[in-house]
Amino acid sequence: VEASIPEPQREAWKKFSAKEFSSKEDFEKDVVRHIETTLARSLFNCDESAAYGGTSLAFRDRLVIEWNKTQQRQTFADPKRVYYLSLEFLMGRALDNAMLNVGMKDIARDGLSDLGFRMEDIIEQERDAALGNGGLGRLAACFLDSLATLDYPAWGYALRYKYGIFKQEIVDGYQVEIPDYWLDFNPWEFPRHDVTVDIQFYGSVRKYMDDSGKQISVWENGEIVNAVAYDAPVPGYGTKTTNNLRLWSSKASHGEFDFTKFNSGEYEASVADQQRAETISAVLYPNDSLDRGKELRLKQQYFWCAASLFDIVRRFKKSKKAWSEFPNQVAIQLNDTHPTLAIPELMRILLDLEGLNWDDSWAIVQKTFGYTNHTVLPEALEKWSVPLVQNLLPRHLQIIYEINMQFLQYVERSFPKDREMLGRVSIIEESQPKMVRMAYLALIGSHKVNGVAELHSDLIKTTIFKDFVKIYGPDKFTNVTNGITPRRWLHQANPRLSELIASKLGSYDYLKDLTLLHKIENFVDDKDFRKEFQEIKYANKVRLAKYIKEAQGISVNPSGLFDIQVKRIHEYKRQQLNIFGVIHRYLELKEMSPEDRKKAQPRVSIFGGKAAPGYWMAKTIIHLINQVSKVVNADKDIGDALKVVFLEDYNVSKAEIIVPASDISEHISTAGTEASGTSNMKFVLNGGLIIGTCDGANIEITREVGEDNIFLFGNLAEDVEDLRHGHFYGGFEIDSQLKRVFETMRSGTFGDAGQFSALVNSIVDHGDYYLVSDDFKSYIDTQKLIDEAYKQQDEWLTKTITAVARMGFFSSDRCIQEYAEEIWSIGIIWTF
Ligand code: 73E
Repeated sequence: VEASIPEPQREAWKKFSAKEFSSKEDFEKDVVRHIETTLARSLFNCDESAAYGGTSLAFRDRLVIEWNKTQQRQTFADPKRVYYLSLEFLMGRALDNAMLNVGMKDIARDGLSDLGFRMEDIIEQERDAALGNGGLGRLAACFLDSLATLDYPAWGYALRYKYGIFKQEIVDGYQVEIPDYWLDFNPWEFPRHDVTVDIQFYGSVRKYMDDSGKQISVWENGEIVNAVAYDAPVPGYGTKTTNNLRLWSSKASHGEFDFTKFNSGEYEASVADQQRAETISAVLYPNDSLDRGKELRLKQQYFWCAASLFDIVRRFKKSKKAWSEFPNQVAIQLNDTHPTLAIPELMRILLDLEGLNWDDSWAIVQKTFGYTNHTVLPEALEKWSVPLVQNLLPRHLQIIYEINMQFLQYVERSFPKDREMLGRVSIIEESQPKMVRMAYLALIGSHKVNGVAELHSDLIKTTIFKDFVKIYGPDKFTNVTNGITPRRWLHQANPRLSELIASKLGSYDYLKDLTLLHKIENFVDDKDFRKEFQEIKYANKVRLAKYIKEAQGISVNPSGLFDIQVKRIHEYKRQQLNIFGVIHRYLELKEMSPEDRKKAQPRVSIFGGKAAPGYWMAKTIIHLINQVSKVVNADKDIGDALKVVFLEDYNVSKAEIIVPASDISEHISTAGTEASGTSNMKFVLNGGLIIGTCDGANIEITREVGEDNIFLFGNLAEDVEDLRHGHFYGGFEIDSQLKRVFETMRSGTFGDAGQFSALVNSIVDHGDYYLVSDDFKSYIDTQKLIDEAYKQQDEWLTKTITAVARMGFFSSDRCIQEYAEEIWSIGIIWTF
């Protein structure tokens, strides 16, 4: 349908075309208009939530204008676009980000004050868009920010979950999950009821020969579910580019009810059908780094991949270019294996719907896709049972088998003597039942595979993908070390530090080129700079202390050393090592004379993070932290020497308060298990130091900031296997100081010891897979070093400033440039 306004009428349009506010008065006018008309509230009925609504809608208008222009510009230029397929986008709040990115926050602050509101309170009204679990989802959000900021034409595709990651409450020390229904009022999304796609499940495949003797496959008689697009604008910083995040929502294909059932009296059945369809996009799976193989999850994956590909192909076909041009117009990045079904789906579109032959289709597919691997943990590697795929996606299973057959024939020709290799690299695992190995399918169907930090990218080549390096050669594999957006993680979370840096560098340019930060090293001896830097850190700690008091009712002294570990709770991330270290510290303090205790470096140990609802060991760790917190904080002997805090419901907006307030943050995974980590980067960029293992991006952070400005400890990745082996065959002695910690726990100091026995036994009796005992001494010795180092406040300050200055490498802008050049081969569309 031609939807353009005819030429003669365009003048009228242009005359009345929406304009962006640019003065305080116009901003206020927009806010009041939205509150009075869009929200139907009044002067006498306007609370902070209405003010948040009005402010958001005023900024939304601005974004929409730029968003429309960006899309128009991109449609006109029709460049190669990037599509980032991710089941998770952990966006957090949008308003503050929108204000900073369009650069109107000061005007808005003044305007809101005229209207009787405080900016900070208004920002606080917004609920987080929490469509993700942790690092993988937050990385996707940082990437969107960088893509827009760098003016790349890019779209994110995901699901519009009704429920994001659950809210965590701590009741009697235990985690309780509360559903996160976040869509009550979401001014940032636009339903596109005209952009829908029919998605098929189940059914069967019919094959026949057409007149020319060609084999045709038809997938038919399935169940149809409707995908409806919801769009959210993604503004770049200091640019007019506003990209799009498209979220798919599922709906029954025949509208509200099935009227045939409805009319024949099967009211309930018709409602049930509708609900079953809507279930697909209802909830985000709350497992971080764990594959549970649930059918509904596979449905989510296909629903989202099929809708996104339909959309991408539809856009491509508008240009009427030849199919061979597809990879020159489209780059699709697979964020982990979750979107791997996009590979057989694109094959199906090209073969069955567009009539291309196998070889041409396969060449297009391989050139189009890139695959990012985020983990080597075996329990996180996705596999789907063949019978499940057969039932849900019969045509896709055929295509997967065909891909596998051609691949295995190629391997056989290349390695005729290595028969065992075929079984090892086959996409199909010959188990009972057979399983589809998604990582292999993703790798085989992509032209590049990347890990997310150097160590991790090396590890995938020597472990899970070792055979594939032999098959394809090393050039198929590359590294792109993760990064973070300095807009949210410095400018927004730590405005005073951002301002101080800008005042020394002469502008905020460094927010667009973070390598410019290196120049603040010139001010490391500048007295005023140092004083201000230190005051900012202190003020951020005061802010967090205030929050801790409000949220958890615990008083902490902001002059103590703030030691923070916030991330998903997982055995491999070793929060247990941290809390055992805290118990050890408690015991040492108890043994000291009151005078010695006064001399000890006061510490505030802060934890935060969610456990997957079915992950009992992680929940036990949370419980232990809370028990220790209760006992230690109530102990009059201890006072300010040690406080332990578990912060409830860690999320992106809380991270923005927590991250700027650390003296030390903990990134202490068993070497070789944390692919990258990204909060490590955030903490250092905000003037905190790290205690960490030689794992993930910690290694590159060390390279950048220098060994003197980070506290490393523990065994190396290359020794982990032998150590594990030794636990079973070499006779295994638990570290003596850790033993003492366990004895204290067993004596009931932190409540019924039975509650923690599984945790202790995993170390004592079950082989200590995560090397807690092996690393314990090194960990507490390093913590002692930190106590001493922190007492030398002047040197500490020098370390933190130096580290900040050397963090330029970890911008997600650098990261996106690397993807753009090495994986996507895309150009920029300039904005005017
Ligand atoms: O090390 C982090 C990494 O920084 C890694 O554990 C995480 O991805 C971050 C960004 O690269 C990650 N998440 C998942 N796998 N790796 C995952 C797997 C399944 C479901 C949800 C998340």
